[in-house]
Amino acid sequence: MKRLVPTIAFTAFLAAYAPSEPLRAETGAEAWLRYARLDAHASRQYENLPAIVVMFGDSALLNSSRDELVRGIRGILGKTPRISRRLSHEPAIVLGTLPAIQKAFPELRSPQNLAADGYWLTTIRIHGCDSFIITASRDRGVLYGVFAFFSKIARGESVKNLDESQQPYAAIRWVDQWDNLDGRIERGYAGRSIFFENGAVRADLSRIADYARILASVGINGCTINNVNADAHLLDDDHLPQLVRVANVFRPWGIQLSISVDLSSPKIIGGLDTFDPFDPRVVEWWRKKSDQIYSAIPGFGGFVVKADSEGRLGPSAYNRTHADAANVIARALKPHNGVVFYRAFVYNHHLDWRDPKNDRARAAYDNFHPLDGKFEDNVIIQIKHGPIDFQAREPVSTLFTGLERTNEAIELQVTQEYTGQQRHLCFLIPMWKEVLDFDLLVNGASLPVKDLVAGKTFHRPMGGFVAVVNVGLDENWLGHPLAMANLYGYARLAWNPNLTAREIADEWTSLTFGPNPNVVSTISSALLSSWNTYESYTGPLGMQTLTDILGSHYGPGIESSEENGWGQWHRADQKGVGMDRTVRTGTGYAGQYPPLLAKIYESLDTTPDELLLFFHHVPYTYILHSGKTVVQHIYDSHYEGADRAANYVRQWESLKGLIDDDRYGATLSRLEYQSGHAIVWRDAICEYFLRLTGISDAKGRVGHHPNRTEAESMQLTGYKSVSVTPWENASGGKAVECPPPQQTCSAQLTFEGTSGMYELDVQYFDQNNGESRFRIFVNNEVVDEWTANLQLPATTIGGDSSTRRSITNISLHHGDEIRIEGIPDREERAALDYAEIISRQQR
Ligand code: GCV
Repeated sequence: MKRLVPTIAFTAFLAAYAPSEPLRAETGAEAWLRYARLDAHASRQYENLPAIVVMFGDSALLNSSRDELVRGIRGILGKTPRISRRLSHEPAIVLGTLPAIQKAFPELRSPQNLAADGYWLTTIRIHGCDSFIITASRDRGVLYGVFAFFSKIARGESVKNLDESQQPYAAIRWVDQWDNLDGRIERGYAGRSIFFENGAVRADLSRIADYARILASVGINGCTINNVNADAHLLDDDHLPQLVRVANVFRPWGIQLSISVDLSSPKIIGGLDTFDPFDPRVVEWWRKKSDQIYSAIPGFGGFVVKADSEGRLGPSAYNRTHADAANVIARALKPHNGVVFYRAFVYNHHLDWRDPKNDRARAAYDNFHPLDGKFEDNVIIQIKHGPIDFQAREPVSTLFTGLERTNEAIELQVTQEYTGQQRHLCFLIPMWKEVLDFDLLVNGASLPVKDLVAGKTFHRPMGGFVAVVNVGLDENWLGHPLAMANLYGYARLAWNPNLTAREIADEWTSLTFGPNPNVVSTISSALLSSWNTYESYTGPLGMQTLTDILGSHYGPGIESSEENGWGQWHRADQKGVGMDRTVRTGTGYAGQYPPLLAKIYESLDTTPDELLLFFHHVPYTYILHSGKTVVQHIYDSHYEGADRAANYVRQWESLKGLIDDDRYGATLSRLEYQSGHAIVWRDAICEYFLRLTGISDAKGRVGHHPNRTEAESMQLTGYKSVSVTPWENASGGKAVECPPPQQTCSAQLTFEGTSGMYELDVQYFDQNNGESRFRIFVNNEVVDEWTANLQLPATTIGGDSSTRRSITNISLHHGDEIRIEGIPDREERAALDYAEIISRQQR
């Protein structure tokens, strides 16, 4: 009998989470702040939560805190608490700063000094009743405390005997948006800007207010709203009242507004004939501009500067240094407590690729290390986490240890520019954890990146975290229903980088989809493996994302990074692959690391496999620590990665009924798409290296597709065969297109396998300049039809547009005629690559 107890308890536990009624449709707009009603069982533990909210003090932030408290209790528990300014003899939830509450209760002592933005949640007996206290040293901390309180309740954590204080790891916890004034977002994948349209701030600021609340809920305290490739006009007099409106929406949520500025603004909009930071007129221009902004926007955050980078003007125009440029602005901001985020993303994009000593990876350190100590105290050097540019994997930037007397902040990228653009699931927290925990080991002392950027190591007055987010007008903010996990996780790491990736994944999933343990563990596991999966089918061994770096940064584009000035080379030729960055024979980049690490990366023996090709050029037959050759690893990892992507679909399908249909369906279709696109990646890279090296896959997969029929070898009516460039982005290097004046084309094949149940996959091309339609017939009976309208970043056929349609469980008989009919639309020619027929056993 005893053995049955846990079983019964467990069944009851699961039953408590099983949805008893249909789940309400959700768009994802509420992100992790759903405040979804707990069922009777789960809400029982909160039934003694006080019915009165007492607030001490008065400010926009405190009002947000109070309103949030009411909203949360109403949503989660279905009760509406009363608001009072005074304590009575009833239990209450008490809100306010510590000094304000202590005026009423001098006996209340905080457990330790609360840092700015820290909070304390506790329970005390007041007038004989148990009350909750949500307090902080400042108003903003009170707001953070309220959100933390609800995070616990929404996840079903007990708040009984609550006594918890938290301090943020760093003062700077910012997000950047790369929004243009015309409403487009550079590297944004979720619709147009929530901030701008037609050259001005939007009339409707409601999405901005929602965004500010979401950011505040996880402790973000600043937001730069425009592209670092800045339009100088945002600084002009016409735009200032518009910025005031945004700042007013941000302020109640404790978000400081900042903007990116163009260093040449004094010339472009200031009417000067120079922007030389040493020219007194330029100094005066920045001073006046700052005074003008601060008189209109109290609490304005400051400016972000991208200079001498990717075509932006910079101090080199006058032979000045980056410190000169940063300081002229910083001095103007200093009296107002404003800061300059000066980006270390400075490199020459016209590098001579023929010179084996040239290396873009060196640039940040080479440019900024010599300037250490020359920056004003309100300058923060904003450093991308790796030396190149948000690739699927890079080592940590050498500049983190290159600045001891200068503030720094790490720049991460939530918007998945090189990691699948929110069409692929890629939870980046495990990557960022690796970076933040990475120990740069100086003189035997531990020096993790998180401490360097937070200013702890060298006792800098400022420092912290910045992420490029690029939310858009899409209802769910980032496009993929699971992508907001990256924004949540970024913010949680900025608050506390010691959280584990699993803790963050579990928290986010539970808040976003509810606390059902089955849902949480399934989604968390997929999240946690997804970066590794993405890396394995896009660019393993530190080769970087082998994408089209000259275009979309999305689909495969292996050679696009070679033989040009952009410096994202992986130097693959017939004999070997990888960048030699050693000191002995290469670019010397490895020598920018502190000695212990430099030694590790200098040697082939000690360089970890996952970074091998970032640091070394080796033959394809080089044996990795894993025991595999480089080329076999490339093949295997791509096949394993594509298999894992396919598994995400099956794992997700196991959640049907446990998640509302809208989010379930939206996620499923993205995962299905990813699973098909992972095969495009797999085949492009594997076939490319097979042809380049002439070394076949030990497992016989690469170049052999026994279930595949190329479209060009089907019986074609109207369709014409075309070559695809680069060749590896289409199976066999060719596709078929339905050219004008054809209105309908078809491609037909005869099924020659044994009768049974199959999966029929059709690989077609979905461009964004037309919406072709497709129909599949088996013996003249329609078995599937769809429109190619995924809005992929592609106007031509190739790796960006290649898409898979899968018809699972189709019954086929030997001799069946399968016909694919394509109806082109505008510039899209209903192009097809191949069909694949896979038996159940092979799946
Ligand atoms: C905003 C990469 C991106 C650019 C981006 C740049 C940067 O090069 O492709 O779109 O520009 O980084 O971070 O400044």
